[in-house]
Order: sequence, then C-alpha cells, then structure tokens
Amino acid sequence: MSLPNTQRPGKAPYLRIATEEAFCPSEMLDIYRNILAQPHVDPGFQSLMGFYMSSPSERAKHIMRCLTDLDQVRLGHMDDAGIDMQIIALTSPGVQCMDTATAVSFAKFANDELAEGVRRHPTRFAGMIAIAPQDPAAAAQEIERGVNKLGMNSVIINSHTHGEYLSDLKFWEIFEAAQAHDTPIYLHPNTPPANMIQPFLESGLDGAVYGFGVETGLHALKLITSGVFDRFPKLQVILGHMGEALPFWAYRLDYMHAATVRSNRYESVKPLKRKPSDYLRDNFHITCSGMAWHKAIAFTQDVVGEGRVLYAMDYPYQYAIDEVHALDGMDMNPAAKKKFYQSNAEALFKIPARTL
Ligand code: 1DF
Ligand code: MN
Repeated sequence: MSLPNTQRPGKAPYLRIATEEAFCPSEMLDIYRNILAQPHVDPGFQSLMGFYMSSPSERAKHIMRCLTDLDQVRLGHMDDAGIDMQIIALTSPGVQCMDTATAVSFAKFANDELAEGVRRHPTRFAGMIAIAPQDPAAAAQEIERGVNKLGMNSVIINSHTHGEYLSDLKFWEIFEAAQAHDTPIYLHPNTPPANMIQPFLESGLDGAVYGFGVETGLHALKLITSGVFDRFPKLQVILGHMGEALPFWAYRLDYMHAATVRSNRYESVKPLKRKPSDYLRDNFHITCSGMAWHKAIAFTQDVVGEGRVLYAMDYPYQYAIDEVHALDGMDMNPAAKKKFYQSNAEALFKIPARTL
C-alpha cells in the first residue's frame, strides 16, 4: 500500500476548475439549529446536518470550519490542492428544508453573501444562485436577480423539496426561467425524503455513500420521463457523482422505457419525443464529484461526449489532494483533459476564458 500523494499539485497545461464546491453562511447554521430543535425533524436532515453540526469527529470539525469560509481557509486549501477556481453553491439541503417564507428570504441573503465572496476573489470563485422551489414564482425572480444583479450564471437545487420533485408541473416556472436566462441547474443530492429513507437509514446508507445518488438519479430520471426536456429543449441540468450512475443505466432505460410506453402500462409513462439517453446527451452535463475514477470518467465521456463531462472536487466533503494527482495522471488526450478540467466549465458557467 502506498500512501496518498498529498504534495501540492504543480502547474498543469490547464486550469483546474472545481464545479461542485459547497459553502454555508453561519446564519444558515442558526436556522438549521432551530429546525433540529423542533419536535418532528425530517430523518434525512437529522442524519446529515444533525451529524455534521454536532459530531466531535475530525471530519465534521474540518467540514464545519471550511463551509463557512469564503476567504483564507478556502483559498489556502485550494492552493494546497492546485485548484485554480471553485464554482461555489450553498451546501445541501440549502433552503429546501426551511418553511417557504424563510426559504425565500434566506436564499436572497445567501446569494448576496456568496456574491460578496466572489467580488472579493473574482479570479478564484464563481457562484451558483440558490433558490427556494417552495415558491416557484419567487424562485424564478431570484434566478433573474442572480443573473442580472449578482452576475451568477447557474442555479443550485438540492434535489427534492419536502419530498416533492421538480417533475411536478407546479415547479416548471423554474425551468422556464432557467431556460430563458440560459442558466444550467445543478441538481445536487439531498438525503432521501421521509417516505423513502427508512431502509437506507437503518443500514447507514442514506448519505453520500449511496442514498444521495439513488435519490438524485431518480429525480433526474423523473425530469426526463415527465417531459421537462420536450417542453424546455434548451434546458441544461448538471449532475454530480458521475451522473448519479445514469450513464451506466442508459441502455436499460432506453429499452424498458420504450417497452413500457408501447404496452400502455402506466398512465404516468407518456411517450417522449426522444429516447431517455438522447436527453442525457443533449440536456445534461456531468461532473466527477466524489468519483475520481478514470474508467468511470472515460465511460461517461463516451456516453455523453467530452464536452459534457467536468471536474469537481466536492469541497469540503471530499477534500482529497491525491485525487487531483490521480486525475492529472489520467491517460486521456490533452485536448479532452483540458475540456474536462477547464474549458467545459468556462463555457457552461460563462467564466471569462483565461490564459495560464
Ligand atoms: C456529503 C457529500 C455532504 C456531498 C454534502 O452536502 C455533499 C457528505 C451536505 O459526505 O455527507 O454535497 N457530496 O456531494 O458528495
Ligand atoms: Mn456535493
């Protein structure tokens, strides 16, 4: 067994832009503390933030210290890991565990805080717009404000909101705004909702280890099968964690979705204009957050194209310098590697292109 390489990665022929990086204003922790003190707490939220906010473990303490910082702690870690730039989003579940009024107002507060951080460090940070799906009209307005007033060009949504999925028509105003402003939506994981979590929770599999991926992959698939992308053909959704395994499912999804439609088995499974995998190829971008694994990355590039697979670290949850060395060392042609680390992110998040 060799020790992980934690040497500072040197300059590379590309910028390293990490695209699923989390932050949390300390004011959000105050709101979370109140939610956790209520008599009925969502079991996923209790398991996730209840843990990080109270555990004396090194992991929890490291994460809490990094999350709240948008200055020297974060920049120091980025320098140590060779990360040129972070695309930063409010950490999961963001405002989606809050009541509607709190969620709408706190999303604005968090976006203002993040915009300030980006203004302090404009060459190192870019931000995603947090929204409250609880109020789709307000969410659409916040996307407009985020783009026009705060200079942010992407949206973060942490999967389900109180057990509801964006495949429900009542949320589609959000997609309309995202398409109109050309802002991709990062569909980031959340813990499974109360009516799904029990079998995960009893085995300790509800979090990033597996529950996140199952729940978020399901959410993305519900978007596809509900016809969101037939209605909003330019909409772009970003998935982390190697597409929450959907590229690996593509063949079976295509076959079985077609078979299900043909047999009229469910009222809810309507014909789509295209195959499920066609939407993966045209309406999704995929990051390698949590999956610094060349074979999975190469497979995904093969399924959705080199222009749609991006680097992410998932700071501070997976702050692993050795993974940067592993990805730098991937046997991948230099043009594709530059797209992966730099140019795809510059295009998708509208970052002014920089030379090295
Ligand atoms: C964890 C992982 C937490 C990820 C996250 O946000 C998160 C974790 C609260 O390990 O508990 O974003 N992740 O994306 O893998
Ligand atoms: Mn994450």
